[in-house]
Amino acid sequence: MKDYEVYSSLRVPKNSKIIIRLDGRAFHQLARDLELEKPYDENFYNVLSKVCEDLFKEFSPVFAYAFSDEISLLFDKVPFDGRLEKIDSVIASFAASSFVINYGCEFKKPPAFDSRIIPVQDENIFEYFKWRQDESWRNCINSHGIFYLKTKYSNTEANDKINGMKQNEIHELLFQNGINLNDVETYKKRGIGIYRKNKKIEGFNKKENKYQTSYRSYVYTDWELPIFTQDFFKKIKVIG
Ligand SMILES: Nc1nc2c(ncn2[C@@H]2O[C@H](COP(=O)(O)OP(=O)(O)OP(=O)(O)O)[C@@H](O)[C@H]2O)c(=O)[nH]1
Ligand SMILES: [Mg+2]
Repeated sequence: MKDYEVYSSLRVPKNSKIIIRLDGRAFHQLARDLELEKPYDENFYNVLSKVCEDLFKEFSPVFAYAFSDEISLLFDKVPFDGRLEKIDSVIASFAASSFVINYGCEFKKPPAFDSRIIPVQDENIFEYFKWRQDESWRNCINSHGIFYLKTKYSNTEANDKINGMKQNEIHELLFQNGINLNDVETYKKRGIGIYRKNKKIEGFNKKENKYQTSYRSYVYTDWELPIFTQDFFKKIKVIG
């Protein structure tokens, strides 16, 4: 019967770095069920950051990036011996369980995430995260835009209007009506990043009978991300 498990031999190349991207399944409906605030729900983002932290502590990626209902995890070592089905299923189900635990509320339906694997080279890492961060900014413009238009028009009219508008036109419309997107919280524009930072620890070394400085790393959640650059990824030691 083992022969029927035709996909079990699929493996990610061992010496590759990989990004795993999770995306909430039907979170549009979930947002309705949970009556999430529009355009951005702070509590939802807090839960999303807790899910990233749980994933970080359990699977040790080197960087996580999240916005809306998606999470990208960068691994410099491939987990689960590269077994593709194992990676996708375990990471996605762990994320969904963490989401439920951290929300701590009743759900109408069990939440789920889909998961995909993207092999990357060092030179593509910045490019990938810039692509997702640009999407976060587009999402910020669109969700504020549709939220504003729905205060003026019916849902159908608002959707039709926004579909016919370019990003700079939505930005301008909001600005003319007293909403300056440059002033909204950074995480809404640029998403959240999770990575390790070093903490300085002063301690007494009994053996050597002297005070010493050492460093311990801890998981840091960055709500004030800069616009991504190559330098940012060098600074947080994700690329050399
Ligand atoms: N109200 C509200 N909704 C949010 C927030 N963040 C994410 N969402 C919802 O999550 C959805 C994510 O978009 P998609 O992933 O494209 O849509 P989906 O319904 O999850 O569909 P699939 O991913 O294809 O299963 C958005 O359309 C929003 O409805 C938030 O802060 N507030
Ligand atoms: Mg989704």
